[in-house]
Amino acid sequence: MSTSFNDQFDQHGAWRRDFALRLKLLAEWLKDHDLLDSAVEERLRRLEGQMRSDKVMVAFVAEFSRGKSELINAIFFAGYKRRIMPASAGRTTMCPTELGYDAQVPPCLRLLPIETRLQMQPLMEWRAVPEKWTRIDLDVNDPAQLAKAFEKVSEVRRVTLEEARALGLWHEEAPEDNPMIGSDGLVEVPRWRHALINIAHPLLKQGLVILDTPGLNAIGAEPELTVNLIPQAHAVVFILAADTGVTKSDLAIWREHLIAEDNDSGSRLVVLNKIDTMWDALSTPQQVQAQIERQRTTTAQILGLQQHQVIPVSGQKGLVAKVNNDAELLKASQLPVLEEALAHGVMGQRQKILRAAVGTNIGELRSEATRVLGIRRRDLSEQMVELKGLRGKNTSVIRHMRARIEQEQADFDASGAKIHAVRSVHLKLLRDVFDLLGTATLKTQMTELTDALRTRGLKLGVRKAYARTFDRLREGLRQGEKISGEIQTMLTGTFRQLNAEYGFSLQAPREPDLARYERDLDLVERSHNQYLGVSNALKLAQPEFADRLVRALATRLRVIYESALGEVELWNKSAAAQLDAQLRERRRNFGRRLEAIERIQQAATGLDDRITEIEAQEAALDALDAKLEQLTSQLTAAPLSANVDAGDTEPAALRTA
Ligand SMILES: Nc1nc2c(ncn2[C@@H]2O[C@H](COP(=O)(O)OP(=O)(O)O)[C@@H](O)[C@H]2O)c(=O)[nH]1
Ligand SMILES: [Mg+2]
Repeated sequence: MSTSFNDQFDQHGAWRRDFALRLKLLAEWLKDHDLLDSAVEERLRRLEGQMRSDKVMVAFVAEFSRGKSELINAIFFAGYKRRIMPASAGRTTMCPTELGYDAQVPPCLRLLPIETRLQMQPLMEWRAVPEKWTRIDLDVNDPAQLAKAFEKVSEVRRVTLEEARALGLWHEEAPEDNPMIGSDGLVEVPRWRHALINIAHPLLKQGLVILDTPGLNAIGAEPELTVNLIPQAHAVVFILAADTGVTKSDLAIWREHLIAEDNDSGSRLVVLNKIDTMWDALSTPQQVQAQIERQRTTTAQILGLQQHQVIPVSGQKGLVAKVNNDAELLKASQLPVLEEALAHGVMGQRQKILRAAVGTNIGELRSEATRVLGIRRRDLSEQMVELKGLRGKNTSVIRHMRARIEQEQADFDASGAKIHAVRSVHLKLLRDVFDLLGTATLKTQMTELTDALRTRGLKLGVRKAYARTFDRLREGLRQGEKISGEIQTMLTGTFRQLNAEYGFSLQAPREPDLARYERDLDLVERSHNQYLGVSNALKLAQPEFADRLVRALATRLRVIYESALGEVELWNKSAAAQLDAQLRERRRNFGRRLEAIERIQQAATGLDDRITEIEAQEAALDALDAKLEQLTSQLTAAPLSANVDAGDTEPAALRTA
């Protein structure tokens, strides 16, 4: 029995909350036992944040009127027992609409006026300026009010050609994409540029974000959709309609905005909607089915896909069936098949990413904590040897021993300068990496790209300018990788030296994987190249359009570079924290040894008592080690979510608790 998208997403959410809770418990336990150094703490904090705030975006992309909004209603909102997103002839979505949940904001619909396109800020920046958005509060208990408010996303304005051109919605170079001119000489443009819907729907509360896009025109007019939002979505559903077949503009969307970065990930679904238009009382069910299959085959051929990659459904009948609890109609709509594929694709993607993050972070954390336990164990055994050596010795031997420890301590304190020198070389190299990945570098590259586009403005020149920019960015990353490599070599060398000299057990933390960010750059470049293909290259002749695209690029790159910098920072923090921990433990060790001798000198404690004490401490360390192993392997071994094993309805969170 297949579970609905909603159920699977619920289970994923339960697992995430459970996991975040366990991380918190682990952090408290580490803290209680003095094992939580600043690097480990930072690692845990990041991982927990990632688990809690994990967003999953599903984008619905298609030419208008293919049934995107209706499909969204059917998959996610059937529980409201009515249509939530406006979906009817003539009520089509005019602006990209994101549905999500932010607990900080009351339930509302926010609309960004289309006129903001006259200004240069990318969409991402407008999000940070709430006062520029028109806000309509929503009454979540009143589906009729909700539906009425949502109709705003369909609003249009009639403007002159001049205005349309300034808004970037009219292009002389690509006349076929332009809106129709009315008899009054005006053209119809969307009233809003972007809509954000904030409601506490159970799925949205768990981090689902749904993006409903308007047709080709609007997608083409907002580069950020193609170069940022759509490529970053965890799943994209591309919709065709059975009654229209694959039209020229469907194909344009597919080619310019969608062709998958990796086609087999299951995160890109192609839907053949409105199959109910082929239901025909005069044909047998077999004949109808055969006809649907034929259209499925042709659709797949045109898009260059396998037949099974095209999923036939009827969104509208699926919604009706869910609202009326009509099991037979639901089956006929084939909506459950799509939901299953969507859940699988989305969750598969998320789990892959989260599993990787959990694996590396918990692994590193365990080895860091184990190392600290190792130092303590070594200290205890040293003390043990020392104390056992004092058995049957007279007071002058004991006094001599004390002097020796004090000398050792003084030598050790003097070595601080050397350790300081190591740190400062390390920091200098790090600064070079920070410069290479910093905002200033990125800004320079973007300015150069803008200048190049301004002076060339021609189709060929545009591509070349982009290619050159990406080459330089990649070169910068490689340079960063090279310096990181040098730092790693240096750390390994000096750590080994310090280990030999002071009996430390330092180990250079795992080097950041900057090559991964190079791959991210490749993907960004690909989405830009795709966007620059054919029709849009002509629009680039307009400087505002080119500027807008560069700004969209800059916002995406900033995210990538910030994440790379974050990794470099954590790497550095881990190295520094290790060194600090060893120094601290060593100082404590001197203190403890001196204290033991002192007590024996004053005959306050018998030697045997002290030895028994140390044995007890060693046993306590063994217990800590075992507990650490238990707590961390629970985190890495727990199945990521129950939905991976079909038929299992109990969330993993409950099973492993
Ligand atoms: N027959 C049929 N019509 C549908 C189906 N899904 C949507 N429609 C109709 O197609 C039109 C456009 O739907 P809508 O969801 O607004 O399309 P969008 O512009 O892609 O969001 C509306 O009149 C819907 O009632 C379907 O599965 N079958
Ligand atoms: Mg719509």
